[in-house]
Amino acid sequence: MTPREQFDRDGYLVARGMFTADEMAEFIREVQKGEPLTRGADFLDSGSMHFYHNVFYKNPVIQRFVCQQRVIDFLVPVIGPDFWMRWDQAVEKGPHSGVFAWHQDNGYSKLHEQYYQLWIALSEMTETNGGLWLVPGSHKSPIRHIKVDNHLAAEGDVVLFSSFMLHKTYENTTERPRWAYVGEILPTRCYDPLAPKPYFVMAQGGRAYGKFMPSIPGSRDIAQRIRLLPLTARNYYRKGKKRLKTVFKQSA
Ligand SMILES: O=C(O)CCC(=O)C(=O)O
Repeated sequence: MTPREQFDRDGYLVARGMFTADEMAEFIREVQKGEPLTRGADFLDSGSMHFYHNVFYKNPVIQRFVCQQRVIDFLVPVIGPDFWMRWDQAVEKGPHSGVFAWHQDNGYSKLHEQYYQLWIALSEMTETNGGLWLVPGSHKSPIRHIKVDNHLAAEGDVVLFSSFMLHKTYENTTERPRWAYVGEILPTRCYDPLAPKPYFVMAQGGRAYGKFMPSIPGSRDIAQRIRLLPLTARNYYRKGKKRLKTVFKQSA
């Protein structure tokens, strides 16, 4: 069975031990010192669970990290030779943080098509510290909540899963924080009007690329732009509303 066939059947692939504990510790330091494009504290933050969004965008160390050829070689058999990163986040589940309930990531991005979640265990994932759970095959409908795979992971393990994959993390009942990273990846033929520009192209022709580009084939595809107009409009509406709120707050 090819990696693509396995991914289509299960909705995910695992690469054990891709990174060392030292590499993961350095990654966490970069997340903590870097300035995310979107501030960490957002509507998802809860208790000691913290989200850092778009950490790759302004951080060349993280850009180089996710574009290492060993990462690209893991992704190409599933995604194809050309792809870009639309968004990423690092998640710190601090001691005694709660459950992050079952969900599919398309529910957050609002995109209708499948994209790819490059998920990295920045720290060890256990049954008690908020490890990742996936429901194999749940990227296809109908979703049946009966059999789940608990993904215990050592730090440095990598999972590639479908954006339609039903997943969840449990409480962290330990005294140590649990860290995870996820980068959301689309083939360059696919456009996302909500992603910040320029576009961070991770691979071209199956080789690591790791550069920002002002446009990608997907963003130049008029039919796709028209199809995604409702999402674009919704984005402008949300941004306008936010700006108005700020203006009113400042003048109050
Ligand atoms: O890292 C976690 O604990 C869960 C985060 C997650 O699943 C998400 O933000 O989609």
